[in-house]
Amino acid sequence: MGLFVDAEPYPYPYNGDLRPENTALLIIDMQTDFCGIGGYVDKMGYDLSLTRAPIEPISKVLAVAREKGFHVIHTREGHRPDLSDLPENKQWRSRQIGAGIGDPGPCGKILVRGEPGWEIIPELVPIPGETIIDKPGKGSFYATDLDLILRRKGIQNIVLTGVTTDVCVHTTMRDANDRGYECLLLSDCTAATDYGNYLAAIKMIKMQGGVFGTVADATAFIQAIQG
Ligand code: C5J
Repeated sequence: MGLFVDAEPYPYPYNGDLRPENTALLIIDMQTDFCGIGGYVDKMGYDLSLTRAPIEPISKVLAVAREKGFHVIHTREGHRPDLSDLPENKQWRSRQIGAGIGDPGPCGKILVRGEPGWEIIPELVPIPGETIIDKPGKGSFYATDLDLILRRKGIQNIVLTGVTTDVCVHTTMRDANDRGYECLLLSDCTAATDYGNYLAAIKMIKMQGGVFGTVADATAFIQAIQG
């Protein structure tokens, strides 16, 4: 029997073992720096309506996931206030595009832990009991304890949401897939700073029979877990 989400290129999860106990909803980098006015992405000059589009679908998925008792994990990209974990080339590149990481901006120092821009947006703020992972890079596993926490909780399935599809979400999904986690990306719960990149990132997941996992939308996931 089993429980499956209607997904492409294959129903999720591959083995039908979808339970709140073994499944985490992962919400990646839904911070003001990525989807708020005056944040990092805004300073770089990208269209905020793209990275804000997933807020409502994620809110709906989050509400049902909480109600059903799924594990919920939030990530935040950001650096220590002394910038000791900020690679020089990352800082240099961000300055080239006018949004220097660590430099002052309308939402405080850009991508720095503790600053207003680094906070998770109010619509998706974590509640007590939910895990928050602070990461210095794009992937959610690099230099964090995410893998240890997932294994301790007995999580096999990861449902990915958040921004940006082609950068932090893809890096995390690829790494999770290599580690043996069964991954689902919710297509309307993620966005990139470039729509073409978003479409390409979704397409890449679906190749080779689901090379990094499979793709559904918020409605399909909610329908599956609500029974
Ligand atoms: C980026 C992210 N794009 N969260 N970070 O720099 O995708």
